Amino acid sequence: NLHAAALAQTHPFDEQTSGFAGDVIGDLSQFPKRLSPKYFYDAAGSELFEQITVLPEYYPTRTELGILRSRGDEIAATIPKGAALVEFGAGATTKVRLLLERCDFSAYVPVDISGDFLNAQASGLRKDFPDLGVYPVAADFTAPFDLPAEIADQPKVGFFPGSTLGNFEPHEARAFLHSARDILGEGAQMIIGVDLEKNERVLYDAYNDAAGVTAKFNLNVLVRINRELGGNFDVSAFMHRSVYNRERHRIEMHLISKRAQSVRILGRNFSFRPGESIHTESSYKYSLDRFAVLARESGWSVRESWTDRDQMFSVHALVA
Ligand code: AVI
Repeated sequence: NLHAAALAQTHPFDEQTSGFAGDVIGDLSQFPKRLSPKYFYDAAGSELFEQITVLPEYYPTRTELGILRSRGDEIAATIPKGAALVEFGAGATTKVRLLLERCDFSAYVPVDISGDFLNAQASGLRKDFPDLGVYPVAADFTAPFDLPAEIADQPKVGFFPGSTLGNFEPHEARAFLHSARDILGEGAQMIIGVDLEKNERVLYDAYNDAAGVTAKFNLNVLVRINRELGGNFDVSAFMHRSVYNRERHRIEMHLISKRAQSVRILGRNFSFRPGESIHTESSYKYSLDRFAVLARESGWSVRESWTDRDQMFSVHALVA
């Protein structure tokens, strides 16, 4: 295995790095080239994403927060007393705090790949919600994992905000929803945030902000490959491009090579034609109907949906 040998020589790696290396080598060997959006979120990328969430053009975060605030009581009414809230992926705690303040949860289980981050978030929540059991799980939430024994007897409610589901291909979104249902078990519920299809200009602007933060976020994955895999990308020789793909209902982010060039990563060469793209992310947008179909195909049904008055974003209560 050439690639493993090259890796072993250049980088002392753990399980996670080796997954990253294998994915990068495999995905850049495809035509068209691509990279998985899950690799955006190193420390720098997570910080850039936090900056994106407060950009004037990036409506999803503030719109979802608005729905969670203004419809919080209706959302709370769907949730059984004393339930355990299981959040798939844990970023800033702003959203989950809105639920915890309004609902009567006995436990909160944030699930995220980054253990350090989880523990920092957990101690803040324990301080502010002293009666809440907080049981972080360090795991990749897209694969099966075990829930903590402490919540074995409580009804489970999943929480998946931010339209993170939109970054999955439709077949991956179905697989995730199925797996969430298995993990949460019999009688589970789920609160999920989903970005809605809308005017193309609004979508375009949200992923091509004037301040260039989204461009930096996109390009940062090349910086990460250089640092963690010893790549030699000339980051200034690539540019950010986001386009709306109407047939597939998705915003696509690409990194476009400004010239013919060749890049070396872990002993492999990857050549780029001028204008050649690396497809780095898709962000699928759903209509309320298309989301309801997706949920139904994945073992859930929509009990209630809430949107803002401009129908920009949606929050759904699903029941298994
Ligand atoms: C995390 N995810 C839902 C964001 C989105 O809108 O698809 C990631 C993002 N990409 C560019 N801007 C934000």
